[in-house]
Amino acid sequence: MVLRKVNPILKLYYTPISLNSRRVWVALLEKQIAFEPLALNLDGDQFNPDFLPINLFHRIPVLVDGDLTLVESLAILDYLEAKYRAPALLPREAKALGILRMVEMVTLNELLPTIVAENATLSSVKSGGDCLSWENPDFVNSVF
Ligand SMILES: N[C@@H](CCC(=O)N[C@@H](CS)C(=O)NCC(=O)O)C(=O)O
Repeated sequence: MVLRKVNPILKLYYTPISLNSRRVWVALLEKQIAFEPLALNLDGDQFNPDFLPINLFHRIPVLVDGDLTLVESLAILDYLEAKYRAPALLPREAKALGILRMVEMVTLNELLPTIVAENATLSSVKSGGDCLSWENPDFVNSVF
């Protein structure tokens, strides 16, 4: 796939297993936009003093487009959709857009936290300790 080079090149701070990062990554690929991927290891990189000015809330994904820094994956998706209209990833029809947003928000706010909480408990019980770790294969495999 040949990606469009935009100027300045977009920077994406991300982590490979992060669902929140993946939706931005997929949107960039769908829109065929070249970007510079900057991987963070969530074992501590997110608290690095160099990263905190980029996102005070120490989370990825973060998209940097020149002097604009955006956090929150859904905000980033809206930005990409408005700036790079083709191919369109969002429907224009009211009902379809409402349903799409509902599914996005329910997934983000209701389903994902429940899955993470369930798996934290299971991992913890299985290992006999505090095991909410992205390195825990049981946890990672069950979520992704
Ligand atoms: N609502 C945010 C959630 C971002 C988020 O929770 N990212 C996680 C990785 S998936 C993170 O950076 N966690 C690091 C931390 O909380 O220290 C979004 O959609 O972008």
